[in-house]
Order: sequence, then structure tokens, then C-alpha cells
Amino acid sequence: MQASFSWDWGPAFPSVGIWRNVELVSMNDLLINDVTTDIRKEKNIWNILVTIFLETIQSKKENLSTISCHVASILHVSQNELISNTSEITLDTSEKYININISIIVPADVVENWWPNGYGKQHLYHLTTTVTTANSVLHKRIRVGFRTVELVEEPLEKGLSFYFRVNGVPIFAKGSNFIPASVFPELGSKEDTIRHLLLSAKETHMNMLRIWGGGVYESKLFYDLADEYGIMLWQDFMFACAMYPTNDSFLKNVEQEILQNVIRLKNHPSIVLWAGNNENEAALYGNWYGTGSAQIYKEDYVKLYVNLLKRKVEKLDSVRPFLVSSPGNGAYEETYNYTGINPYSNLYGDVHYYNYIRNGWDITQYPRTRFCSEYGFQSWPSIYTIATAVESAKDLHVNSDFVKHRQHLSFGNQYMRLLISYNFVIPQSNNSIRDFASYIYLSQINQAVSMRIQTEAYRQTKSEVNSIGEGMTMGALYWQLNDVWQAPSWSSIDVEGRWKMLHYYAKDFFAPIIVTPHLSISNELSIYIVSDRLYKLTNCTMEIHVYNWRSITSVFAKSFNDIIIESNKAIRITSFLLDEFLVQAGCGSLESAKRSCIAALSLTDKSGSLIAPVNYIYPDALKNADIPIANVTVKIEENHSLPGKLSNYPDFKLVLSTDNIALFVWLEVGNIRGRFSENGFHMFERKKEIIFHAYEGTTIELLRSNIRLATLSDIYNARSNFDDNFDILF
Ligand code: BMA
Repeated sequence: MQASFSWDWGPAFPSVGIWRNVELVSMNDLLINDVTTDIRKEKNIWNILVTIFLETIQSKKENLSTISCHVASILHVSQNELISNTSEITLDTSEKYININISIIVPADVVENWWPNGYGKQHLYHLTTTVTTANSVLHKRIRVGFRTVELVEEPLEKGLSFYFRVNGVPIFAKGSNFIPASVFPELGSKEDTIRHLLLSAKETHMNMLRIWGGGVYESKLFYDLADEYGIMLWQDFMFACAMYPTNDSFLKNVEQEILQNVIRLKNHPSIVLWAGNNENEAALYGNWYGTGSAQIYKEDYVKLYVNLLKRKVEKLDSVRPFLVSSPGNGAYEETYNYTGINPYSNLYGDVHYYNYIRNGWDITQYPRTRFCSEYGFQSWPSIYTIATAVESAKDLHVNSDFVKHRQHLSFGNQYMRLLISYNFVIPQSNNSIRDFASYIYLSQINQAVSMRIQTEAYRQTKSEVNSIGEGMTMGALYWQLNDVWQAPSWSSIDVEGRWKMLHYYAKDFFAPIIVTPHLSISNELSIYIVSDRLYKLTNCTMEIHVYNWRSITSVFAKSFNDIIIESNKAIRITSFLLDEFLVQAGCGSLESAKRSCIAALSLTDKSGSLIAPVNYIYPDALKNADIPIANVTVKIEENHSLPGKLSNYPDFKLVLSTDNIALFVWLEVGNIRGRFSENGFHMFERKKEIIFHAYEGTTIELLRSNIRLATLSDIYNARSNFDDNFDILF
């Protein structure tokens, strides 16, 4: 794979050899190689066109050049209900490969739709095909789902929309980008890894992953689980960040690649889009690789991605949309033959957005795009993860060679330090493990909050355009879900499967309903409510609570009542000048108010229950604030059988107490595998209960001896309550 030769998140570990299973298959006269389906909705029926890919043994005897066969395809609707079709076919065995078709008509009310995560269940059905000849009875069973998918690119005031409509419902795509499950392709189908990553996506309300074009077409298990969890897949073809050749033998090779992969993957309802390449149009347009304006590169580009890939894929799969490049201008590209115009337009298609110079907490920088399919910031993984890759404690400090060598983004460590420093004072390091752990912690906070703010910016513009026609954003796929080694990267889950703070935050910022602030450069605070729910809510209440750093109880509260939350929309419910509001709230003078407080937003329905995660406004950079010292203690309670258990492994209850406002409370349990119900949270209450969901058998004693807790104030003040627990690293 392209990424075998290093990437800005990975090592150069080129691999060689056969990396998937090899089977020896015996046959009499025929073999079913594959069965594919094209499932179309036509009024009140689903029309399944089944294609059976047969391989024949070519007979040497003239008179045996035909075989008669009986073909039957059966859809298993339920245990006692089958819908089938049969046909008698005579095959001409002078051809080695023969495709035959059979259709099944399914009344739409007989089967249930397959829905993306968050919109309904993921109903899946088996379809069995049998081919019977005089000498063989051959079977093949596949799994299918019933859903329609459209990539809607319709004229808006300016430009075109760009969103997915599934079963007629416009879906805001929430999710991330998937890099190879392992840097060693042969290890890329490990069930533990794949299940954990996809389940972690599902648990954080993601409904889409983009399988990025520098890796591999993933394993069967990956696509099966995506079908089961309702994770829609944006499937790139494996072309990324390079100019590719277009000589005949290369094109022939690509043609095989397309054929094999479309046939292998097209039955998966989770795949909603095929895309030609990652950033190759952008590279050509932006002259990333010194191609200049040479015509040959443009011609090669069209030859490979349009004339071959697009045409071939559309022929093999007429049901799914195809996009030539990401980022790109979608359907608009056809008008200029796919190259030569900036592919990052906010009025068309999708955008990738990265900026490591500006403060990630500044919401005003983010593009009002139709769809942001990549955006991100780096952080370091947990110290417990890093420790698996170093030989001794001497590598575990911010200035070590290890830290330099693991960073594969040019200037990555400098960018990260700069980005953190906009918001936090980075403590002077005395090269201790503890200082490194503090730096890691700050890097994860900075990543998590920046990504929260950026993702919410995209969600806020779901239903509005600005004066130049930008907005109507319908997708936010951050870069990147997973990792391939222990290194700083954009991931939200590290290579050991640990959730970084970002992944915990994703659970909140991707929630079906959010209440979210937007602070303009002119200090105007707007508050949005964004709903992906397909129903309307009335009589809701939004409250702003203002806390100053001196007291754990809110000093001011303001409510907005009788709010109507429209179905599948973002609405702005109020706008006002923030500093004036804070002065009014008793936070001090105009100059000092912003430094001295933090505000929390909550949203409740008419029964008073929270319907969105509590969200925060940081009026000023936290480095300017006088963060209070919080003494947080944690008690781990006996194994309870708690509601909402995630697995067969034990859940534990943690009771946290604090004597002051505690920011970014972060829990870790060394090498015990599992995750918390929340992490990286603020405490504005004296007591809080958290659940630890173990992913393996463990005991309360082990948890007690491994628990490590950090709060923002700890890294600036001597801690009292906890040992650092780094002795377990080696
Ligand atoms: C995007 C991706 C990757 C890369 C990431 C972070 O452009 O397509 O090439 O890893 O940025 O730099």
C-alpha cells in the first residue's frame, strides 16, 4: 500500500508477499466465484438484480461445449418467509468466465430498511444462490441490506449542495477517516482491533467513515461490521497524494483492481460512495510535486480517474454515486473536465481543511463548506502506549530523540507546541516522565477542544448560508480515527486502542442534538441548537450558567424558554455581546470579565431532562485565567451490575469528589484495557460518578493500584492526592 512507504502518521515498513488467505478449490464442471446484487427501489418494490460470476472447466470434447443448469436465488425474509426466482440456463463453456443474471422482486413492505447509525436499525438479509448441473450443486450465500443512497448535488443560491440522502432522509455525515488497520497488511483483519475501532465509532454517534486512499481495501470483517453497526463508508480507491503512471500495463492492473474490489464489496449496504483518489487533483492544481502546468499530468489524470476508474466503476455498480477526487468540486467538475480549478471551493463538493498556525479554539477560521471530509490536529498518545515502544525511561521526555523521530510531520512538534501555547502555559520541563505526561495531557486537551469547536462549526452551518452562499454543511469527517504506531498523530484512538481525550469529546460533539456556541471576532456570541433528529421538540429550555474561578456554584444563570427544535436542522437561538453579558453576570469589569469565568450551556426538554451534552464557552484563553487548585479524589466502588453494560467484562463505579472547579479531569488505569463513560470533563459539582467499562477481566484492587488522575490545576501545582503511577511502565 502507498502508506507502506511512510506517511506523516506512520513508519516506512514496506511489506511483501501474499497477505490474504489462499484456498485450494476443487470443481467438477462449474464454480461460483462471486454473487453480486444491484438493489433498486422502484415505487413499492425492491428490484434485486443478482449477478452470478461463474467459472467453467473448458471441455476438450467438442460435443460438451454446453452445460444446462438450474439457477435459484432465494431471499430469506424471515424464518418462514422466502422470496425466490429460478431460471433454466444453458451455458456455453467455450467461455471460461460467464456471468448470468436473475432478478428478485421484493415488495417494499416485506423487508425493513437498513439505516445508518442513529437513524434506525441495520436490518440485513441472507440471499442464497444455488446453481445445479448434472454434476454439481453449488451454493453461495451473501448478505444484503435494503436502502437507497443518493449524493444530492442540487443548485443552491450559489453552487451546488453536497449531501447524502439515505432512504429519502438527508443525513449529516458524522465521523472520521480510517487509515489502514495495521501497517502490516496481513495483521489488518484482527477481529479485536476492527471490532473495537468500529464499535468505538458507533458509540460516539459516528455514521460515516472514509476509507482513505493511501491504504488498503479493508477486510471482509471490516465491511461486515460496518454493515452491522450502521457505519456508512466512503470508499476511496487506493490512489493518494501522488501522480500515477498511465501506461497500458499499469492501466490493465488498475482495471483488475477495480473489478475485484467492486465485485467483492458491492453487496455491503454500508458503502455509500466510491471515490477515485485522495488529494491527487488538489496536488495537481496546487503543484505539490513540481508538475507545474505540464499538460501530460492533466491528461494522465483524466485518463486514469475519469476515463478508466469512473467509467468502469459506474458500469460495475450503477446504484452508488462516484466521486473523482477528495477534496473536489463534485458534479461541478464535469464542466471543466476535472482539473484546472481550485478543488477547495466552499460552494461545491468537499473540502479538506488544516491550519496549524492559527489557534484551533478560534471558531472564526473554519470554512463554511458543503462537506468537510478531512480536518484535524495532532496530539500524543497516552504515556502507557508510548512506553510499549521505548527501551527505557530515558526516552520519555519532551526533548528526547524518540520524540523527534516519531514525529513524521515536518515541523509537527513545533506546530503542536505553538497550538498548545495559544491556550496553555506549557510548564518548563525538567525532562522527567511526569513532565512528559503533562505535555501529552495538554496536547490531548488542545486537540480535543479544537476538534470540538471545529466540528461544531460545521454542524452549526447545516441549515444556513452566508452572504456569499457558503454553508449548508452536511458532513464532518475528521482526520483520523486510528493509528498504526506509537507516535504523535491526528488520531482519536491510539494504536493500543486507548481512546484519546478527543474520542471522548466526539461522543458529545457528534451527539444527535447539541447546543453550541459561536464567538465571532467582534465578540458576538451566537448560540445554536443543532438537531439530527427526525422529529420536532417543543417547549425546550436552554440555560447559560456562568461560573467564576472562585466558586464551584454558578454565579449567574440565564434561561431561554419555549424553544422549538426543528427536525433535522440547525437554528440560531440567540446572539449577544459576550463581554457585556459577563459584566452583567457579575464577572468583573469589561477588561477582566473574560479571564475570570467560564460558561456552561445546557439544554432540557419539557420534562426537564438534558437532551444534549453540556457544552462550554471559554471566554478567554485559559492561560490567562487564574485556574483554581482543585483537589479531586476518586473512590472505586465494588463491581456493580450496572445498566447499559457494554460487554461481559466487569463495569466499575468511580465516585469523584472535588473541593473546587476542576477542569479537564482525566483518568487513566495503566495497562488495564477498557474505557470510561466520560473523560476529560469539567467538574462543577462536588461529586460525580463515572463508570469504567473493562474490556478484559480485572479486579477492583488492580484498578485501585493503577488509577491515575490529572486535572488542569495539577500540572501547575504540586499534587497531593495521587501518585503518578509511572513505576508500572517498565
Ligand atoms: C491529509 C491526508 C493524509 C495526511 C493528513 C494529515 O491530507 O489525506 O495524507 O495524513 O492530511 O497531514
